[in-house]
Amino acid sequence: MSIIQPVLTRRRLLQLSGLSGMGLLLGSCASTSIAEQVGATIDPLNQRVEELLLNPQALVPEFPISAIEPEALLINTFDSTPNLDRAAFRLVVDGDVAQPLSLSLAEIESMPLTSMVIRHVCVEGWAAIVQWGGVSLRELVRRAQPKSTARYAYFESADGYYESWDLASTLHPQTILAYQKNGQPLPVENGAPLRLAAPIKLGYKQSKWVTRVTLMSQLPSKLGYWEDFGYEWFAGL
Ligand SMILES: Nc1nc2c(c(=O)[nH]1)N[C@H]1C(S)=C(S)[C@@H](COP(=O)(O)O)O[C@H]1N2
Ligand SMILES: [Mo]
Repeated sequence: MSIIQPVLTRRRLLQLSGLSGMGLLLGSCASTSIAEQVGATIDPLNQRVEELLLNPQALVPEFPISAIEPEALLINTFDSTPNLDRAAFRLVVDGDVAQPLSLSLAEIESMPLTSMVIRHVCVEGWAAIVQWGGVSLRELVRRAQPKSTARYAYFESADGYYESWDLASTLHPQTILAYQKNGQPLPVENGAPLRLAAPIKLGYKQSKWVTRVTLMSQLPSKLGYWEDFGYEWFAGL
């Protein structure tokens, strides 16, 4: 799974799986519904939003509170730390959705709290067990009424960082936008007011200071801040 890059088109996947003749045939007769059905059975990145919202993926085992390592989470920020005005802050959820959202922090904090103790893993060679509390991204996306064309989520951050995720990881029940760390309000260096947290991806996928989540049917050429320096896109744990 982790070797499949988002730049692979359905035709390229068909070629990789030895179905290129069929892919070309489907491509040339413009029978998109059949082509899409074929794609859905062989392309792990082609899972439908409806299906993912209906059938949640298996949970990653969590750690007990006693396992938290408060000193082990190092601050890792590529540039400067943005200081966002909490009163003016809005999280935008837009793109391939029927109901775009623009939510205040009060609105986000009134949604159910998801809390989890998980391991954060940075490719630079350190890891830390952390408790994160926040709002389920799955629930936010559900409220925005995603269109069936959605395949990816794109995250913009206030420091200029950007990331893109596959839809299955975006809608994983343990993928959250966190506003708490180890039972306390999230410190600004760790991404306040909102940062991604999930036990299924490496640290660089977990954007801090997230201001916008855009659902997309295709990714732009800029995949993510570190990915654009050559780091792996899927970056699963
Ligand atoms: N906006 C933004 N998000 C970011 C980064 C960053 O520089 N800017 N660094 C990433 C990396 S490489 C890691 S390991 C984690 C570190 O999170 P922490 O500083 O809260 O420990 O944030 C990730 N998210
Ligand atoms: Mo990292």
